[in-house]
Amino acid sequence: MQDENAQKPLLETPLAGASLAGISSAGTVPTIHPLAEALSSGNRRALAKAITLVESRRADDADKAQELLNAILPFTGKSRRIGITGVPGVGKSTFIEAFGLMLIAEGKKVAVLAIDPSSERTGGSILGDKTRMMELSRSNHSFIRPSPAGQTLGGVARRTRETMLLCEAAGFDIVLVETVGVGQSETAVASMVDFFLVLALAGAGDELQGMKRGIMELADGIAINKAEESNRAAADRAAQHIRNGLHFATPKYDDWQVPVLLCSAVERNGLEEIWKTVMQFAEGNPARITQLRRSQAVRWMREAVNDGLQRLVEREPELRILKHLLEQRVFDEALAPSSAASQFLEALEDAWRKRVE
Ligand SMILES: Nc1nc2c(ncn2[C@@H]2O[C@H](COP(=O)(O)OP(=O)(O)O)[C@@H](O)[C@H]2O)c(=O)[nH]1
Ligand SMILES: [Mg+2]
Repeated sequence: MQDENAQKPLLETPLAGASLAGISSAGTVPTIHPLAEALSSGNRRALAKAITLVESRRADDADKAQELLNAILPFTGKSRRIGITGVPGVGKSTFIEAFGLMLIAEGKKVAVLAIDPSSERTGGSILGDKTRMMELSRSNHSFIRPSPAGQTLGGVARRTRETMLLCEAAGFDIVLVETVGVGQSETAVASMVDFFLVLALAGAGDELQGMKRGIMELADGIAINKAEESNRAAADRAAQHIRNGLHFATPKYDDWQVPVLLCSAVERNGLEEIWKTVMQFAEGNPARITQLRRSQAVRWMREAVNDGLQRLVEREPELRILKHLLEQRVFDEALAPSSAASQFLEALEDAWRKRVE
């Protein structure tokens, strides 16, 4: 199919100078074309539109989304991706506002993606975040996208990864992903960023409140927030406490010792130090990021395959019913989970054989 858009000159954009062949060869839906182009010119409305497309649950949107992602893929990967987690109230949104503004003052473009597992239920926290990031959201060099959690964690994570790529194609140098320290969302976010920052609080001996063991092992850096002068001594103690605790955690990298820093998001103190740490992490060993991103890509693919397999099963009425019946029998304690699983897998294999033959 000839697409006349393919001949149109590009704007001065990150896409400029690159061939559009990749885009047009994927092009069965011509509307993707202008969207990819607008996106690459850093148009924030186009970015918002692209994200909506990627987040859509409609089957026909899924194809368009895939096409768009294929088109922009060569223009992704250049940002510094930072995940930020911590218990609700630790100050993530306030921190992101301050940190984002600091980066913008250094000439960067900053995108913020907030994953909030509770937002779909309460609807409240996202508004809270918006007001907390008021100054940042007014900047021309920022883009803030709160993502309500989908029904599955995998779904949330998948869309966030894709959204991150869209932001990169739109020219954002830094992508900050905020996640509430609840459930498995940290693991999901940690598996899509370069640097995973855990915010913590100094408290009366309960420094480890939000620091579930698993989180310590995901962290590339830890910062005790709300460490204002009046709270300094407690914050120092908390930092020491966490450093001690880290000795017992399995290190993520042999050549990276997880730093425990202090900051105050409200007073905007300690932020440069944190940024320096992120830079050190990324630049001290560039191969680390390359390796990390490659294994993240493989993990992403595996998750997509697993999701796809589940959807395939759901689409086969017989298998779907069998799965449901077996689940019911397991629930009724009439069948052991492992034998239900084997029965189901056998049925799956039979169905597969019949197809192939
Ligand atoms: N004293 C102090 N309060 C802070 C600091 N950072 C955030 N807060 C306050 O802590 C509360 C929760 O902050 P928020 O950013 O919404 O936390 P989140 O739930 O982790 O996103 C708000 O009332 C903030 O004003 C800080 O550095 N120092
Ligand atoms: Mg928040």
